[in-house]
Amino acid sequence: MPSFIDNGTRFHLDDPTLAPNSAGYLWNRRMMIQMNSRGYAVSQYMDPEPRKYAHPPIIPAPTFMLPEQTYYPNHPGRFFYVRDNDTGTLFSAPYEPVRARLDRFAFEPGLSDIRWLIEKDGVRVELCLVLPVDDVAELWTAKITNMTSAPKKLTFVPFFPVGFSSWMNLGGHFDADLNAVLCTSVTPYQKIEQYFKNQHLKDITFLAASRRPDHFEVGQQAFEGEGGLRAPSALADGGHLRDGEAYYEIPACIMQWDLTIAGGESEDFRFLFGPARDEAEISALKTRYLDGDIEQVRRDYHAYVVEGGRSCLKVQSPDETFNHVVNHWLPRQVFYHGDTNRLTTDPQTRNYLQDALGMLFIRPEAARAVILHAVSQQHVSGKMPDGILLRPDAELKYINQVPHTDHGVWLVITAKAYLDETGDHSILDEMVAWTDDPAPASVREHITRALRFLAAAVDERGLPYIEQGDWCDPMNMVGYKGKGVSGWLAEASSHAMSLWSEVCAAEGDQETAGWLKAEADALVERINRHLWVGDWYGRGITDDGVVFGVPADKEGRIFLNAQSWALLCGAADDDRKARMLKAIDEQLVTPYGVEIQAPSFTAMREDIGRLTQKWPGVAENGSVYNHAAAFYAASLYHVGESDRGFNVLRAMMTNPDREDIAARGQLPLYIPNYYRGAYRQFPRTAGRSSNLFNTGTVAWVYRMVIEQLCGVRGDGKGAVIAPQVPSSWQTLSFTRRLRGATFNVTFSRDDGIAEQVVEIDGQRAEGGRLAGIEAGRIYDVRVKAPR
Ligand code: CEZ
Repeated sequence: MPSFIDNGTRFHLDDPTLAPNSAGYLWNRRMMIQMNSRGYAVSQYMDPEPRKYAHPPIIPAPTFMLPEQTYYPNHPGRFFYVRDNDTGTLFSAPYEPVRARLDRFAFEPGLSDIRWLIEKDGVRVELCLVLPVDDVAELWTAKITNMTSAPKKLTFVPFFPVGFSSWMNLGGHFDADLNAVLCTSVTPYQKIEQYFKNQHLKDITFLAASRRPDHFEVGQQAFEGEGGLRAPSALADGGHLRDGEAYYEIPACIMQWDLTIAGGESEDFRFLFGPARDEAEISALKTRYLDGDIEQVRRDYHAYVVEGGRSCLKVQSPDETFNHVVNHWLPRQVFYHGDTNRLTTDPQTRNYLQDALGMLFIRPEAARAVILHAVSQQHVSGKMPDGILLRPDAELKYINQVPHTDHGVWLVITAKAYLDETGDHSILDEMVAWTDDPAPASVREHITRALRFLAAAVDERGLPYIEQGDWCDPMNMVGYKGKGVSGWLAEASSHAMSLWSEVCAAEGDQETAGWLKAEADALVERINRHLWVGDWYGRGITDDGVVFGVPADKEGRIFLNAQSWALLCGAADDDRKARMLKAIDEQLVTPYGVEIQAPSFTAMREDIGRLTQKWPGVAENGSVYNHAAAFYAASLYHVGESDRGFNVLRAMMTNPDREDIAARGQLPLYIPNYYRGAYRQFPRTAGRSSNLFNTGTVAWVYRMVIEQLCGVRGDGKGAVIAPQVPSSWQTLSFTRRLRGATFNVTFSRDDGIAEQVVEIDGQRAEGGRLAGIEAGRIYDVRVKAPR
């Protein structure tokens, strides 16, 4: 039975066929690996640009993870063959590529390691993967146990495919001094300058072992033979590896041990797998990790992930899955984003800032650094770039070369959240130069100017241009002729202006505060005049003046973002809110969550763009795009629709039962960027997870749970305590760390009261307000709400 184990810090999956694409992931700042339950692996590292050290037998998209990663026999993975030389049976752990029927299967991803336990015909194989804190390498342990009483003759063959790394030069050999298989290559290039630029690249992928193998093989084809990976010819008929090398042949790291294990006894192995520039680097890594104290490596990595990503919140609610996800897996995913910037050297500006929005509740100082770094790349006009360069030699690539108009919004949202959470208004006086003007200005001025830029980039209606996209990257043809506008951006800008107006007012700058408030209100007036059609808000107006995302549209009739942000910016009065929510319930709500728009596009619309060419129900074209669903949940909490808000965010979390894991195809260890949508058009595939854990969703969900559901947030010099607890919960208790203080909160329901009452250390707190927060103090908070 699939279930959380170890108090929710690990998951146990007992069937390799239940969710073939389900996976766990590990990372450090230099690398990331997503390990699939069956042994397939997707991994990349920074060198300094993202690179791979194990490649499929084809050239894929090199630098970004794909949604719905599919696997196929020769996909990279980490596989361990076991042949019983008495019976001739062959199986492989964790499951691929032999796919033998196993007696026992357990895939158990933890917070800081990934492990399997496999049993077949009296043989148990225990595998575990950990990462070092600060190197690019995989540290594997394998334990082979003879569970019977009689001795067993087994052949153990780890098989780590490396794939097609270069059309110029690839091969491999066994290095006896390093006791390692080295798969060598030369990264392909044509320009001379690239030769000198490539000198630092780690063009070797190696597998080093703690014990000397009896045989090895480096040629994948020689290993497979006619038998293929399910029954490699090299292992057929009791055969052994031929100690062969690879000469411009697809290489793989393959070693063989012939073992005689007494009854009840075990054999242990350690392996180090990863990229390297040369033999010296491999030797250094071996000394550090293969010959070193592996328990120390485990402890260090556990501290890095768990202590390093320590959550500011610990909840105890009636919903155990919610508790496990919020206490362990959600802050872990948030920390991954803030810690690695999604393993790119030029994150999209909106991603960079929103990932900091989450990191803020784990490492506020990291969020502060992000805000300062982002404004240092702002134009003196106030315009924010499409991407943020994290290294002097980095360049803006791919989507960051496509002009999007929304980036200023996220600077404001993250900066306001930073001020609320930390109370650190000193950041506003930090002086930072512009990317195109060395004369520094205060962060306060940088942010206000970003809003002035947004306020000016509008058409004759006063609505913001969309150019080749706003938050929605592939909405690239609404305004590419220079006239189309984004209804969503009008709402988001209004919301941002209201937020910043509050900051300016609190800072005593009433003039700017007044201007911002007036701009925000003017946008709301324009939104209601130009974009309310029927019972909801249109998504935008095209270059040809066509309002889209309206009842008249056969496809893309209603867009969720245009409704959520109308609630956030206060455009929708109660009547319009009711009609909008009804439309969302009828057209966008599915058992797997709320879709980003519906119906999904099934044909190209040249006045909307690339989004309409995506498969219906995939990503931005009508999936349950969790980032958009998170905006919706946040808007519902914003207007006090807390039960609706909770249902939306709870639907993002896979339940630990067979049915939901099978339907979504993932484990409840991360929130993916989407679950398949087009529920009313293609129900068969609806709910299927992308298994892509890079997503701005988690920052918003984490913040919402902390500041809305639990409702303890910083406010000026003090705090506000106003939980919005799901009405189905009779109790909730949680510990929240805020500005160095600890709030122990107990929530319960009571028949005798009409409204929610908050007591802090036994004193009634009007409106749940605490004037000042004392760092180091522990506050005992009791919240009573009507039953
Ligand atoms: O990338 C995300 C971006 O990282 O798409 C979001 C956007 O807000 C995020 O900043 C919505 O468009 O180019 C594409 O078609 C891709 O679909 C990207 O838009 C998308 C990636 O799939 C990652 O989710």
